[in-house]
Amino acid sequence: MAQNISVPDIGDFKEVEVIEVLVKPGDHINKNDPIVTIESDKSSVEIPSPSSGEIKDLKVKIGDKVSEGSVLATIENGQEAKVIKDSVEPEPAEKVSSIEKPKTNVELNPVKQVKKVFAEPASKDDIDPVETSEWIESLNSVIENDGSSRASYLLNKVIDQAYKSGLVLPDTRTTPYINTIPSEAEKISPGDQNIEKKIRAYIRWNAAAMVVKANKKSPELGGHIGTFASAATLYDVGMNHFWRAKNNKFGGDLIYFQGHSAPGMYARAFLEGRLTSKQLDGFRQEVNEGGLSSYPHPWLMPKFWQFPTVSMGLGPIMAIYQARFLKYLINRGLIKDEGRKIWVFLGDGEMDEPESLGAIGLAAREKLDNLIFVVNCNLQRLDGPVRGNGKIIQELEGSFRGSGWNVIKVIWGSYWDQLLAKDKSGLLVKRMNECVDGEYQVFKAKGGAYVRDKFFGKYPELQELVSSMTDKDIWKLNRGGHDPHKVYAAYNAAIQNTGSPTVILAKTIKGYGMGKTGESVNTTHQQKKLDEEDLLYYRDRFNVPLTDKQVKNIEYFKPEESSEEMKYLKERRLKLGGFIPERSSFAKQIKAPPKDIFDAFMKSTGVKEMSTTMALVRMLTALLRDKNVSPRLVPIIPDEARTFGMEGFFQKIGIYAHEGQKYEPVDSEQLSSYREDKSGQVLEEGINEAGAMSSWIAAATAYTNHDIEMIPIYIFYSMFGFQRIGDLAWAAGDSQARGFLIGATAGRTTLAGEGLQHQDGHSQLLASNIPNCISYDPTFSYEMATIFREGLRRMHEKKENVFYYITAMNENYAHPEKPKGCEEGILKGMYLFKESNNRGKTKVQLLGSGTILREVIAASEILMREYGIDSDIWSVTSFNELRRDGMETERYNLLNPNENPKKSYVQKCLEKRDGPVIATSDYNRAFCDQIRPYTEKKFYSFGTDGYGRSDTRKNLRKFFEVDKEHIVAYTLSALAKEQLIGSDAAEKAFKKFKINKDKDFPANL
Ligand SMILES: Cc1ncc(C[n+]2csc(CCOP(=O)(O)OP(=O)(O)O)c2C)c(N)n1
Ligand SMILES: [Mg+2]
Repeated sequence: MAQNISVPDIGDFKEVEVIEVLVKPGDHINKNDPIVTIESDKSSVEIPSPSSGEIKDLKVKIGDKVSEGSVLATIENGQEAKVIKDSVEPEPAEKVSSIEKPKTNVELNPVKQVKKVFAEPASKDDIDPVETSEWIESLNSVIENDGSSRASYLLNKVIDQAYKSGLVLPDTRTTPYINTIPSEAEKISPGDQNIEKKIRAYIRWNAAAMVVKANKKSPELGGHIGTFASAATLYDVGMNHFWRAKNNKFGGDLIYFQGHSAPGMYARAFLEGRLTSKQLDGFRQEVNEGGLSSYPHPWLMPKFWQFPTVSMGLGPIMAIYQARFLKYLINRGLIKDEGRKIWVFLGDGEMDEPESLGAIGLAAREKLDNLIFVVNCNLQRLDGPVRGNGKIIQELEGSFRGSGWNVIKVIWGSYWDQLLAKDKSGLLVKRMNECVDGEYQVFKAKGGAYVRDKFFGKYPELQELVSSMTDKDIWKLNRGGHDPHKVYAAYNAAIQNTGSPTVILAKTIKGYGMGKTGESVNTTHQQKKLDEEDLLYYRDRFNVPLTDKQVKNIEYFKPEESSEEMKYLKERRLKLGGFIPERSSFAKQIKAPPKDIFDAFMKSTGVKEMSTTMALVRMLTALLRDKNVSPRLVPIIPDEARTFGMEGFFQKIGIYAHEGQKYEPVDSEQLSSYREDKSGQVLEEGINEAGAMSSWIAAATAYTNHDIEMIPIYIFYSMFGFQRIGDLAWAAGDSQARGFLIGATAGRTTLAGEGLQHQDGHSQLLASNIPNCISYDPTFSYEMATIFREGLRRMHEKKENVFYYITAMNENYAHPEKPKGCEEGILKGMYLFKESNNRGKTKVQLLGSGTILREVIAASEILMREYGIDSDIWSVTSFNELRRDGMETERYNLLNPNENPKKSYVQKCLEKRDGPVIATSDYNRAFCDQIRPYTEKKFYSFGTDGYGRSDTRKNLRKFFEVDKEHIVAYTLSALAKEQLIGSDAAEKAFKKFKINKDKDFPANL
């Protein structure tokens, strides 16, 4: 029996227009297939069928208005008469509780035997030391007899009880200033330490040599020795034992290298035979082919570097979202879960950047156990100590632990183990806890005797503890980050941790091995030159087998291919699948969708008004029906889906949530209810533009990092785009990102009431600075559709390394039919929208972009009607692209003075047209001014320079002088200036339109 399909609960909307009918009588459809698309003045949404069956009758057609309960069609074999949204099944209780509990370090590194207890020594606070040791003894015996889990359980119970009894609990964000993994629980490295030490020494030497050599050529070149010197062991252990490369069997671990440690990566690649000595000689000399880039820049070394990291703080946030995106791809079933890890190397100074810590909460919330941060805590940044008066490791431990990360501290090297074991009183740990980083820095700058005196000397017991050690022995007491055993154990624990991200806080020495000139001194960071004496010291310090002469010549060292070091190095990488870093892509192209998906946007909307944002959302809805494109779309929204009319996506494709949806949403009865899903497609990032942009970068580079081409579309308030996250956008360019950035609610006068901080009059200009960012400011839906389709074709079918910035507006107006043959012009940046009839007394070329084109069109009508002036109207879709073409053409002509000059596209468009050019946009004048040099015509530009302010659109356009009246009056004045008409017309117009000549220039107001 046939049953009705009717409109479900669509919230407050009534009388909503049907804009598409997606089925016809006789169609067999499945449950949830869309029946019609309806559109309010703000958003469009598909109505899905509540059941499978055959469509019998259609009850609506395009243009009909429907409300909740209106019958859309009848269906036979349908089980439900009304669309009732599937209510969300709450996860069964067991399922929730069965989510694997994060394993703690204690579980991973169970301590069976307690050899030492780091208790505070008896103090005046300890009124009953005997009782204290009884408590400690009890704990020891639980650990010994029942294991660490039981001990943790009991402690938790005691803490709970203390809390219930109203005690002020001790601050447990930090643990004592010792290694997290006790020496008894360390997993021993299977590596050959002798050989690894030699390899490390050669890499250290070559890294330093290449910096010194470059600076001998010219001190302008710069570079860093001290950063890699402090991090060499951290990298080497990873390279020899942990980091798996991408190959045809495995997707590869992803490593974000600390930017300033780049020389170390080049030095290793040299030993691996991937770079030549000539290339090392070209460090930081990239202008001629073959040089090595100063820092990791995929744009400049596209087969080598994967991630741009040198702008501090961007690496950590990008990596967190990379790890999340990897899980997203897995949860959506787009790639396999191969247990790949993302390792991120960071400086301790870099952790001051708000971006570095800004997203660590998300990493824990999303249980990113595929993510490992390694913070190289050399206690120094550029000018001096990171936390002279405190301890950066403890501070970071508190932040990360508080956020739910697994924290592994690697503070002390193996030489300390025995001392710690002998420290029955706990005084040594007390001393370690009380020293601040400023002191730890000095200890490593001043030598063993100083450490004996200032560190151990504070307590007679500690002085006694080291009495049998020479100053040299004391000097040898190493830091954890320089000890390959400790580092290995930490990495091993990190890769096994489940349920939370891991941070390794490794204590090192800045400029390790550089001696007097650069070890642990405040100037280490800037040290780029080593004189002969320093070089000889460095060679001796690491036993690099070079003669004095070779050292003086600053020769690189590479052992024979047949040497055990070379064999070992290569064999280790072979075992781990290949070399790192390496950038490649095996992603398949996505076939651009057929033209007919976009055809609907080429037609006039008649009297129906809509904004370009709505047109774009409609287009995305249509694209979600294309089987090639649909699964690859990654809509990214920073809590503004409703602003942009995208709430229909919630139901249709779901919001990504790694744990699904554990609650029934408050609006579950409604069609666009908030649906979270483990395989959801929308990345709803919350109020977090930097995070959303980092997600976009991860998706936009999935073609290389995950070998799958994705189409990210990040839609945001245009003011909070490039202005807010400009440096990430620059890094996206460097990363060769491919995808769409949509600056919505764009334009300084278009957003109207929102005021100064919202009204964007310069995002297009900011976008124009990124060389591989292609930007457009379209006015009509057919322009938007043409641009979007070409973007899909260029980026995802042809795999061009460009990305698109398109501004979209929220002003509703009718859209005309696409004029014939304008596609090429739309894409190049301008086309003739309307040609004059040449009936007037003189003529002008009117250019406009975005919604201001509509003011231009209206101005053109007034000019003809009231002043008898002809005008050709040009829709300028991209002043930015026109400028690029102009610059290139001009350069070519200057380089080829003997040839017939080429014409810029702007010149080609305008040269045979009469009259001056009047160009107007909703952006600063500099936007239009960009093409001024590429036409010989007189050129006047108008724009919205100055701060925005809230008011109506009409008043704002009048204020900024970009409304039709100002365009008319200024055009008349320009024509008078060009002596094409008299000046009285302009004067009359100023009066007629009540234009106040005494008003200050808006940019000054
Ligand atoms: C955003 C940003 N600001 C400033 C710099 C300049 N800079 C380069 S390295 C550095 C100090 C780095 O200290 P740290 O993070 O501790 O790294 P280390 O070299 O000590 O390992 C600074 C300020 C930069 N690269 N990026
Ligand atoms: Mg540092």
